Amino acid sequence: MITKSYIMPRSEILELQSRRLRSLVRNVYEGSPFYRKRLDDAGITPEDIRSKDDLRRIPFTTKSDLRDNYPLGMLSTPKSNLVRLHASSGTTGNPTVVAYTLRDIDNWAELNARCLEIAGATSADVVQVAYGYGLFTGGLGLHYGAEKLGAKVIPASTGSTKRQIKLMKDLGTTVICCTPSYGLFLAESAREEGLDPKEDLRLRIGVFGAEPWSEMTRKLLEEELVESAHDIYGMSELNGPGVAMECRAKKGLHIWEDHYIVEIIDPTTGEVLPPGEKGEMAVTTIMKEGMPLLRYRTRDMTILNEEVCECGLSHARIMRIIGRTDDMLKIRGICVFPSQIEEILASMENVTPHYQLVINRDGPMDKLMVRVEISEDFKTDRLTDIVDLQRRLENQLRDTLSINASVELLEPKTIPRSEGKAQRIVDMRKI
Ligand code: DLL
Repeated sequence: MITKSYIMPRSEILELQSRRLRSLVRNVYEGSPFYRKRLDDAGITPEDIRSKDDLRRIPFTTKSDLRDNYPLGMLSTPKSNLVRLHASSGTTGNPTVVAYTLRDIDNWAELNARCLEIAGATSADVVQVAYGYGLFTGGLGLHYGAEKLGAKVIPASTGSTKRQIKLMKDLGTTVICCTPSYGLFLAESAREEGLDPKEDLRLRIGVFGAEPWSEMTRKLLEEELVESAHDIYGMSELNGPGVAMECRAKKGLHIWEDHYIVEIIDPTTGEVLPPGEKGEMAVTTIMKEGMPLLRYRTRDMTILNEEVCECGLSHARIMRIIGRTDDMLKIRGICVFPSQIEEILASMENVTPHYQLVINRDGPMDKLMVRVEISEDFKTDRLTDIVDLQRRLENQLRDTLSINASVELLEPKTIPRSEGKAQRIVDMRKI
């Protein structure tokens, strides 16, 4: 049974946050040499932090802090209390290591159970977890959550697409957890095997996250694979998946505020922005023991909405992640996120959400090419139809985002599919 603390009234959530924040600051001050120094340097004592409003006096924690204190310099508890370590892929330099106590693992499982539950899953469901198991947090996070819910879990991990489809069919999977791009690939592959995935599989719910996706992708996933597609957000430094989740209303992702305090900040100045404004999310993990973080800069851009949701939950919502500050493209001085380009593609007929953004250099200037697959049902032999679609897309990108990008239309199924996070940006300047 999962606890029902998550349906508490908002006033209670706010009180709880302040109480947990006070205790967190005391714990990190005593348990973490890193945070003791950070707070001492800022002239803050634990007694100075009385309520959530005092949070903004505390300096931010960044990814570089984690890298500089590799591997375990950010702990707030003796190493002997840890039961699990995960790590980010760390394509450059040291990976980011995250550490959990037994209580952390239990809380993390509870948060993922809640996520599944608000999407409509119950103990009667068969949950196939097709996120990677291992150092990546996706697989184990949702696995423990589904078990906590009392559901039956198939720990399929990533890859072996044919086997995934066979498992779904033979074991009666009703909930699929994977990246949205892999969800699309599963649907395509099932069709290639002669199945009609909506008819021949019984997928009620899709738990899609770990990468940005759009309403166009939701529409396709709901047409082709699952009855209801839900967005799940998380990051390893904040436990992993299960930080925020879309309920059945699908109007933003509920962030579990009894475990996380969210601030939206101006990414340049660090100033805290009011709800409704777009900015970078900074998160304080008020329940973590092993490696709690104060005001962690996620680099993810979103908008906070504190209004009570029509589903009845009082936990605030974040809007779909717009992009990461470090994935922002600067094309001839104009800043643009891949998700904004995806939205334009979504608004056009005859193209799909399978796209790549290729950035190249043209003399001193950066140049962007949007490569996108046309849809299967766009059938034409006339070159003029192709050129016309290409021009309309280019015009739309210019009119809406003020960027000059060239568009290349590709045959269906030409862009490589990924089993995990899709590779959207190909930066030729770095090759
Ligand atoms: O991706 C954890 C996760 C696993 C989340 C399974 C959801 C499902 P990291 O590898 O540390 O952790 O990557 C975290 O992925 O900062 C975002 O930029 C991005 N991300 C995660 N979920 C979403 C989402 C996992 N729903 C980074 N929408 C984050 C957009 C997402 N971006």
